[in-house]
Amino acid sequence: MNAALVESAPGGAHRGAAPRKGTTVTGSNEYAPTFALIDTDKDGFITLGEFKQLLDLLGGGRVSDETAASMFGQMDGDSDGKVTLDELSTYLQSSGS
Ligand SMILES: [Ca+2]
Ligand SMILES: [Ca+2]
Repeated sequence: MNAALVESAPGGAHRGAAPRKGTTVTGSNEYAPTFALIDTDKDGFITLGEFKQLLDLLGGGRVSDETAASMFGQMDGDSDGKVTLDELSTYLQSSGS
């Protein structure tokens, strides 16, 4: 009968390894919470419709469709009709709040 060999782990050799900073971590974007608020159907894109909903909430419906589309176009860097987290981040950074 084989005696199960229990490997004796070298206990406590490398304790306290801190999570590295500066690595690329999905979801660490500071604008991610904002993006998630606007992306109401959580498909990873902000559409013009979702953006208008936001404007309605913020502006009480005082923002015209034209203005909304214009603002959306500024955020939509590659003009594919959808704003990604990347595009939103770029827009918010360049607009400086
Ligand atoms: Ca969406
Ligand atoms: Ca886009």
